[in-house]
Amino acid sequence: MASSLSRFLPNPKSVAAKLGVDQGAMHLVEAGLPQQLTELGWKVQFDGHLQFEDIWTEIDPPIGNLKNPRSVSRVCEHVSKVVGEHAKNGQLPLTLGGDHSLAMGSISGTLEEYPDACVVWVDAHADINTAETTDSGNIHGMPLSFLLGIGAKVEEFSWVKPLLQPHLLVYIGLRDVDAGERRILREHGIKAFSMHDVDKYGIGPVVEMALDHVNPGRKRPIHMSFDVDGLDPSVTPSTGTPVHGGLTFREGRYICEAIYETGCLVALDIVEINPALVDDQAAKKTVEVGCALVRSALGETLL
Ligand code: 4U7
Ligand code: MN
Ligand code: MN
Ligand code: MN
Repeated sequence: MASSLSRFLPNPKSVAAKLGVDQGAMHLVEAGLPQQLTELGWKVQFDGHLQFEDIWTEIDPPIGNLKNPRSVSRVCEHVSKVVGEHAKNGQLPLTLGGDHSLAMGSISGTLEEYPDACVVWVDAHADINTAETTDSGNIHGMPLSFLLGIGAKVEEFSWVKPLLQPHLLVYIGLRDVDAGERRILREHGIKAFSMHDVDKYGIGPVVEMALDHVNPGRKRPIHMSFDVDGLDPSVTPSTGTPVHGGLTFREGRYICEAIYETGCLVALDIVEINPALVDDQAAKKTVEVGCALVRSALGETLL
């Protein structure tokens, strides 16, 4: 611990933990994440568990087939303001979810402060459905289309500025991409490293190629949005949309370590931990993995 501390103390940054949407976030905090980050030398400002009771509305009929559109939109707009504020203060916002729709807010907040930021999206899914292509109507399968300004405009989400450019987005871990999403990735030339690529090249070269694409000079700020279902369900069972054949624990941590090593990380999301879905032991395991991912992204080393 001493070596980590001395590495950070000359220039102590601070982490603002921002919580939302469901119980996953609270479990990460209760598992000791803020303390773990303090031990890594970070000054942690914990915003508390925002339940959004005053924002979430019971009467929220679908718009098209989008589920809970008003509630999700208001929560995400709030997240965007809080993340933007922390970024402006020179803090590194850590957003714990909750479902992945919150990245619409967190990335909007990041781009307000760092308009040239790139996004590294670790996930089994592409989360780039539009109001026209989504079959499920689940907004957590759509945040990137809003951020990129792709697809029909949905008035309810008009606060989301389409500030993300397709060449500044890269995926790692994909293995469950809908037909409409494949079309969008192709049409917009969005770079994606699937599990096939991870198997073929190994995680080291994949992360290198991903960074070469979005951040060739390693100068651009990086927002990493990490959906724990990017990892294999044997590693993170407690998630809503598990898909077999995912990243190993080490591959997941390696991604985080490599992003940390760039020195460019300005914001991080860890999402889709849902402890209610499985038995307590599997939930605990998923939460522990989530904490480990955050620690790796924020500077924990193995030696
Ligand atoms: B997650 C899906 F159809 N693509 O749109 C959809 F397969 O944040 C899944 O990555 C979305 O967990 C998964 O509903 C969203 C589906
Ligand atoms: Mn996702
Ligand atoms: Mn996913
Ligand atoms: Mn999911």
